[in-house]
Amino acid sequence: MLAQAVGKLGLAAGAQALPAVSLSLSRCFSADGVDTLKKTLSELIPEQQERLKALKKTHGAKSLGDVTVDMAIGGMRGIPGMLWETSLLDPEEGIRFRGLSIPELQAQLPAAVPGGQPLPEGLLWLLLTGKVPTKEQVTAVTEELRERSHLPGHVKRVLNSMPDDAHPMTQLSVGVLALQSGSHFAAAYTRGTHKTKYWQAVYEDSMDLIAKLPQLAAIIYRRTYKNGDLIHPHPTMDWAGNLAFMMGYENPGCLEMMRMYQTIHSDHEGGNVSAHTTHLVGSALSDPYLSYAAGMNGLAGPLHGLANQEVLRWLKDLTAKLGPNPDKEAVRKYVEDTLASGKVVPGYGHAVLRKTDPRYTCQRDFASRYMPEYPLFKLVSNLYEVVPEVLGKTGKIKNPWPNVDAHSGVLLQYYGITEENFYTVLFGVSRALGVLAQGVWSRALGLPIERPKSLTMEMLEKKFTA
Ligand code: AMX
Repeated sequence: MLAQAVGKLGLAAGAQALPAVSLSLSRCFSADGVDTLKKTLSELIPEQQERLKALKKTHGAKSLGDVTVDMAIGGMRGIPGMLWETSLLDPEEGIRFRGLSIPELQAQLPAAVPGGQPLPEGLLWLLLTGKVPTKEQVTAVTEELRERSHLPGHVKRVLNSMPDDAHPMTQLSVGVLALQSGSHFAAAYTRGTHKTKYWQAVYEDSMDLIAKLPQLAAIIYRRTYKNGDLIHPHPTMDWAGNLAFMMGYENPGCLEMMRMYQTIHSDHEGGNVSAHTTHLVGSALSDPYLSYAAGMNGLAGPLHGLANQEVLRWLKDLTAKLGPNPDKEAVRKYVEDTLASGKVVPGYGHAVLRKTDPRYTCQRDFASRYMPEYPLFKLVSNLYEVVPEVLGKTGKIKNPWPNVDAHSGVLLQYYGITEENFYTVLFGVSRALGVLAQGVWSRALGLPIERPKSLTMEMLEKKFTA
């Protein structure tokens, strides 16, 4: 029915979904007269530039604390060294997006269905402007993204030239880099655009990239797992719903799950690997395609975004060894064996959080509502009762509680998205909202190239040896 309604595209045919639309940099209103995101941003930027100037002038020379040798050799853990406006992570409470917790987002952001999950387009507005958008403003963002969503034919050809078994995250990175030839920022820089205008071109690139990512991800999914039978974008659906739709899923619960998923994975302040990498590379004035692709290469690491794939593999192995309903003692032994074999328990622990990740709790609430009897959900719930205790007993793991990745795979499996190697791509599409929104602000605020100081062991030894 899905295929009949929207038609299928053969990859080889290289057919294109929507005509390209060129957007003027000065466009300020959507078709129905609602202020665009860019106009709203351009009004906010001068006051934030002044705010930063005043902050530097008044407090610039003050100390933010000491840096210990442990911090320097321990992955810079806890060193405050970056400005990141779009979100802030509290070790106990978890993430706040522009000051709003996940339940507050769910209550305040416009939804596709009454009382439903927030639309990520609304979150994008919030991340960029710091203000909760109206339903009309969110609709305007959905339309703007739809207009920008055309994927050039060469991107499909580049993907098509890759081996079928190339990891989906590798395909994502390559696909994003293939899009880079359309960068407004790279062209503007070459033209010699004044640095006060950088943010405008970065905004254009960021919106283009966010708009194209669902189709890029869906193509990667369909060419890797569904014989390359591509599905046209839905002509009226929202950004996240359309992602599920183009992947081949139209169950209303699945669309809501995708909206929630794309909202909660978007941003986790600036120090995590994908956000920091995007920020670092962008600070060299590499355009948003280059910097986001770099961030995605970091997200593809098993200690970061790939953990959602690893969780599913670990769960499948557990079920294969212990059966679908193992008792707690068997689960405990399985967790202990994982540790004894020198591996991490995926989905547990965090570099900053010291409590259960509210993104885990949000997904758990969703599962309790939509799939309370699903055996995999029950298994994940049982693990919650066993894993923290086992990890806690090691005495070295600072946070034994589950993170976002411990739960996301369960929701995807329930709706039939069973290919766990693809899961990090969904994480990556969402992460674009946060890192690219911050990228616009980094250029608007004129943040400089990043250059922390590195040290040698010899230098440290000499410094502290009398
Ligand atoms: N299983 C086993 N060991 C763990 C562990 C886990 N889940 N979490 C931490 N540890 C170990 C560390 O490897 C480290 O061991 P070492 O001293 O022998 O090197 C020790 O406990 C202390 O680590 P920590 O300070 O508590 O954590 P960290 O800040 O160094 O690392 C993280 C954080 C997320 C990489 C780690 O908890 C981990 O590897 N978790 C499993 C992978 C995972 O779920 N990653 C996703 C995180 C969220 C995300 O980015 N998407």
